[in-house]
Amino acid sequence: MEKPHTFDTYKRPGVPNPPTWVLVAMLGLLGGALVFWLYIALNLVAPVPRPPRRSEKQYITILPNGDRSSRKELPCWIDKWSAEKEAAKKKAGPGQVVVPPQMPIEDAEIFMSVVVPAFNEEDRLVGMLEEAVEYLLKEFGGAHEGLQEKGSPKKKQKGWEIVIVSDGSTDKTVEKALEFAREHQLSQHKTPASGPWEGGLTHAAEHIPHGSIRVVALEENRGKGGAVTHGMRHVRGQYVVFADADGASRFSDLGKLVEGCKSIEDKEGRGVAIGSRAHLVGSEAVVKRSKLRNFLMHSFHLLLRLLTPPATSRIADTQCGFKLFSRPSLPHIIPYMHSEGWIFDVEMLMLAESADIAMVEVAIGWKEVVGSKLNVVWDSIGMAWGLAVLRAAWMAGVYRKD
Ligand SMILES: Nc1nc2c(ncn2[C@@H]2O[C@H](COP(=O)(O)OP(=O)(O)OP(=O)(O)O)[C@@H](O)[C@H]2O)c(=O)[nH]1
Ligand SMILES: [Mg+2]
Repeated sequence: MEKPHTFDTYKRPGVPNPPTWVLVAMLGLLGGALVFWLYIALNLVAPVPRPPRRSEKQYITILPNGDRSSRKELPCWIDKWSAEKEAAKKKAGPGQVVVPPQMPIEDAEIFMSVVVPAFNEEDRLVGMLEEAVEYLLKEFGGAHEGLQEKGSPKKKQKGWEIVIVSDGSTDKTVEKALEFAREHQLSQHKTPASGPWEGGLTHAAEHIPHGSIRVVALEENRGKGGAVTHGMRHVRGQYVVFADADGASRFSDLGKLVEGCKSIEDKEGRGVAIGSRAHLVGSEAVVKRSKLRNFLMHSFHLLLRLLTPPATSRIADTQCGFKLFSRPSLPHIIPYMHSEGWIFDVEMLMLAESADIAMVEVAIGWKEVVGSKLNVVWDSIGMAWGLAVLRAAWMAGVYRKD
């Protein structure tokens, strides 16, 4: 009988498995290479702000006779502070820690500085300025009043300035701002321009002191973050608030921000008060926005919660363009800013948190103002990307507080 056909079996020449340690080493190497390239990529994509140009460290104002001034040098606390810090580091020697780690900055000259970032705002700026000036005059008196009464140690809450930072505007923003200053200095305005809120100065006789409105023009557009940060390098106030040029925030709520900030300041006087529209969610102003915009807003909040450290992630409205900083907080935040675009608010808050500066959210009045230049879809994608890069850059040590 024929044998059933069977296959011959033979042993393959064995390929020996590599020892486990080789596998682990190879995986480690691959991981290392990946981290290295990610780090390089992060260095390439993380924004580095350009240094200010010569003309950007100067301002224009209106002289007492109504003429436009020549360019004047802006005061700059940050230059002096950086020089002092460098000197302290040199004195301490390499590798030694400078004590205190943050040098204090030069004293304030006035009580309130208002920084207004303005990109092509010829239509919206004047209404906002009307409301701001009316409140500032009423609350903080003449712009040129000092903080200190002669011979008295007690500080007054007096004196103010508005620093308008035109962000490479190609329209008549600068001219409009100067025209506003000229008309109000000379009390020539018959009919105050009305802003979104109460409508501006009601007393035609009231006029602002010369030089209280300073206009700085960036040579090229940087983005809101770049414009705000630039303005804040040149402020003289005990408190510094930034406010959008569209006047969407009720300016008179500045008083609430000051009170809120004072209530949380530490013994060095550091504190941040964040204007908030969180109480308006569900109200007409927010509901009226498009579904897409509200959806993107909620997605952004979720991302914020996931990507930011605890105190920042607890802030319900990080994006409101009305935030107040006490002067001693500035050297912990402004020198370390990188974000040029819309995500800069979050960087400011993260920096405040990393320096253990207390933050408080204060409900403010807010109105939707037509003419927003925010592109809902593209700017939301940009913000999500910016936030991810920002967080990664701080975690990986690409950004450092040296
Ligand atoms: N769009 C834009 N605004 C800038 C820029 N630089 C400064 N800004 C100012 O940033 C502020 C906010 O701009 P808005 O267009 O009102 O945007 P927003 O307030 O964030 O968005 P809305 O809630 O739609 O009003 C205004 O004072 C702008 O003039 C820039 O490069 N682009
Ligand atoms: Mg706005």
